[in-house]
Amino acid sequence: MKRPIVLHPDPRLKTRCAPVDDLSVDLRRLADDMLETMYDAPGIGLAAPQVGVTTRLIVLDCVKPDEAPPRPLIMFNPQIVAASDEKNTYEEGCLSIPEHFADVTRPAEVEIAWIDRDGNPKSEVFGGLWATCVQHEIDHLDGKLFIDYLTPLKRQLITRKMQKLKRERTRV
Ligand code: GNR
Ligand code: NI
Repeated sequence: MKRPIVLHPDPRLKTRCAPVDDLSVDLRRLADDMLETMYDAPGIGLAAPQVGVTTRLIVLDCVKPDEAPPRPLIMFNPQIVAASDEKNTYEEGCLSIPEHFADVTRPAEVEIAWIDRDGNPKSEVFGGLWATCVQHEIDHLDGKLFIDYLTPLKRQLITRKMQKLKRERTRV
């Protein structure tokens, strides 16, 4: 089932999310709902706080539609184990900050450890868009948004526009 996406500014997007200790049926359902919500948006990643749940869970699939079979990944308690010195700059967006985009520089390669949907520990090295996306999602779990990498002025401009968008959306 699709879930509504929380829009910036919102205290749930600024919260440090709590680790998962037991994989319940509810948590697995949440992960499946997040993938459905992400594909529907469409987006390449989604973090639990974006659907209002402040738990350390992210989902992602950075395969371009029609280029290869989809690769939905569900990660509980994802952690950056190692990061390359080499950096990469991508124009980032966020489903919680629609219609705003900006360049963000991050490590080009990261090794991530996580717990999968069945409760098994996994680890893998990601590069390219996958590396950017997984770091963007883990930031969400620490209450951090891509606009936090911008100058205060740019961030304030985007936040004010989002406040206006939210006001307009609640008035109808
Ligand atoms: O759909 C998304 N696209 C994207 C593009 C560049 C860098 C990061 C992302 S993640 C974003 C979905 C989202 O908001 N995830 O939290
Ligand atoms: Ni995001």
